[in-house]
Amino acid sequence: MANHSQLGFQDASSPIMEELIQFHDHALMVALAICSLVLYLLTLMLTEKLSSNTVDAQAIELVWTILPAMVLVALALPSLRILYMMDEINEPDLTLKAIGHQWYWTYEYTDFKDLTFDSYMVPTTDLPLGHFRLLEVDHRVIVPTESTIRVIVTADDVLHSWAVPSLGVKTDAIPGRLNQTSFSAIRPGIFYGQCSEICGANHSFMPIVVESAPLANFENWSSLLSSQ
Ligand SMILES: [Cu+2]
Repeated sequence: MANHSQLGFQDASSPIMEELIQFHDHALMVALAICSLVLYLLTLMLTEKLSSNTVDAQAIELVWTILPAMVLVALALPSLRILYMMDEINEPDLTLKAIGHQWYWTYEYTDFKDLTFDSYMVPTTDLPLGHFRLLEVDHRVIVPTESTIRVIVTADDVLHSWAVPSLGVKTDAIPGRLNQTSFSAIRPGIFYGQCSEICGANHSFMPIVVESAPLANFENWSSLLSSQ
């Protein structure tokens, strides 16, 4: 999860997030190269080592057309690659339906009989020592580790957005529409997220908690809940 004064992303907990962080670093290196080049050229011009008569116009025009085009390709290709990877729902092991409400989430495990529950934020006054303020919920989403989870996201009233940064998932919840995304948690753990669409007065108070547990633990939990 995020720490105070953290500059970078949260640690990746899914293969897609690892790719996204890698692409972010790649894009930052490109930006650094551009900044360095521009700064270097500015210095040359200020010290009058580079002026319009020192460089042939034809040559420089060729360079400043082709170079940005190559930079754009170097950014666009890896970006598209990840975009298509995120779009792919490869044979999900489990389907989870997340429904946004003002101001809580409802989860339905459509592969099970009657496995559905609401997930409300734990108010600060009820928070046990050591738990995270404005992030803990009363019922967590439990998913098996290293399984492909398909998430169907929708809303019941206004626009919401189901987002878990460390899993690399953010999908708009739109009333009357089913949006689809998928993730696979690479390790057991608890991953925190928040509604990411300004959805009303308590927008900040409908967090998302995904708990990734070994398959056996998940099966225990799901059989307990669906038999109720
Ligand atoms: Cu919301």
